[in-house]
Amino acid sequence: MKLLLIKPNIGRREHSLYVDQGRMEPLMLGLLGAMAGPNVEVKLADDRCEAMPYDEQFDLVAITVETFSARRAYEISAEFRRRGCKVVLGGMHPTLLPEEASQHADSIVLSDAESIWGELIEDARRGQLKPQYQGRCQTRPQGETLPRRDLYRKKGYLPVTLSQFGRGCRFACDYCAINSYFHRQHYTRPVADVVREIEAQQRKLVFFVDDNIVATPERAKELFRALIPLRIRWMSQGSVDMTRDPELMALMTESGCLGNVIGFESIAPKSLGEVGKAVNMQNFDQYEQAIKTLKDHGLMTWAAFTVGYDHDTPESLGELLNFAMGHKFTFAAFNLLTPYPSTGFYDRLAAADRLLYGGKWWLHPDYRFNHAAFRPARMSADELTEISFRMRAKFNSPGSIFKRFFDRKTHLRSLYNMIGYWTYNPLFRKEVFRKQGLRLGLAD
Ligand code: B12
Ligand code: SF4
Repeated sequence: MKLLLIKPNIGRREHSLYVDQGRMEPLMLGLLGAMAGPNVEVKLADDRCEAMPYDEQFDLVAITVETFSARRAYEISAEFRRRGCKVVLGGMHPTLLPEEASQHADSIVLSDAESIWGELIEDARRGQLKPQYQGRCQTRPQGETLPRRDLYRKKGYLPVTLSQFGRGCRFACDYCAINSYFHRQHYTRPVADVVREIEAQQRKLVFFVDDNIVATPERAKELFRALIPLRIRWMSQGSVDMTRDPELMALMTESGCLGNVIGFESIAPKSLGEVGKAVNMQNFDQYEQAIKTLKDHGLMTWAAFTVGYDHDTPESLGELLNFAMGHKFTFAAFNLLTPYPSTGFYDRLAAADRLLYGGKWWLHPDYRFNHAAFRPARMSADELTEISFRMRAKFNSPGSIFKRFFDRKTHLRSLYNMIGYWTYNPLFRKEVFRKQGLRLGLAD
């Protein structure tokens, strides 16, 4: 049996291949490849860097779908189905919008795949694929499976190994799709499983793609203790409350953490309140203490901000940019608040009739990546799009990259940090311009 696994891009230009230079290994496809078993011939096609093998025949084509790649995923699915291949869709978007996804595939998988993937593969082998499979989040995510990392060879991925300790998060920020998918539960793997996985691969640099690696602090501490003897360097994503737990912070650094993506989101408590970002609001001091703690531990922070709150104005966004530059964060994202389906934020905007693009921006031919998909309260959608783009452009300007470099506690702390800083800042700068305004799906 021949199985093709696909990672769709956000958008794609037919005649000039858009290559995402910051692309990383698609972990879910490595797992699906491994869980398919030894009797299945598996191929991986990554739309971010290569052409789709439409002319080859496969018994099953499996596509992972996030909301921003849904339009492109549906196009790819249609091409394969036209050629007689069966297509299954899974991941965040089909789980949150099954009726829509079903219209574009022979079969869809809801929730995590571990519990049903074997059955689905057997059904596909017999030509008896069911229209829908209900998976579930398991208390031992991933089970004993080690991802098929051989599938990643020669794809030009960044030289970092992706792995995962936990899935989900216990907080309830209302714009975040994680809530809707995991229902505020946090599922962690046994620490021994993670250690075995890291030992089974060669690299010493690991990105834990957890939604919030510190969501259950005691479990995180167990993991960090076990990582210390492995002498790896790692990064992940975590909520800012980590900085209030000295033991957690000490273990984190001792185990080789270089830094985390941290969702600061806004420096205005009113905005944090608007989206239920309770985890950021305790003893709110504009993050001064939290940032000091992060720097004292030498952590290089990727500060994630969101813009488009009802209280945001062009002036307040200017202050936010100054805040980010002033604190010399290693990287920062200024993402537009985006109404992802099945989130509280989406429902609120829909009820107030503030959604643009007929409410389904992810399918709309005119929608562009990083454009506002709703009517902001205090400026126009175009103005918000423009301001957020300028914030990204300014934060990533050569002058800003140069100035931010001079931070003794983080970037200047070691040669390794310096090299990391100068390798990734120019790369991310390029991506700011390349991705801005990218049409979703195929363009001429
Ligand atoms: C790692 C990550 C990234 C990495 C990408 C790494 C890579 N490989 O390229 C980086 C940091 C680059 C990134 C960027 C972005 N990301 Co991101 N990312 C994630 C994260 C944290 C983990 C994904 C992952 O690898 N999980 C591990 C695998 C094993 O789990 P899984 O994907 O859930 O797969 C399981 C099931 O879903 C299912 N499954 C998945 N696919 C399929 C397919 C089939 C056929 C089947 C049967 C089953 C199946 O089976 C798997 C095993 O059970 C997710 C959060 C999440 N929990 O999904 C956000 C997430 C996917 N990202 C999100 C967003 C918004 C973005 C950005 C758009 C942010 C931005 N504004 O720039 C960008 C866009 C990236 C791009 N394409 O250009 C959102 C998407 C929301 C949505 N509704 O789609 C998520 C869900 C985060 C969130 N808090 O909401 N991201
Ligand atoms: S803390 Fe992060 S992962 Fe958790 S619900 Fe909020 S935004 Fe989502």
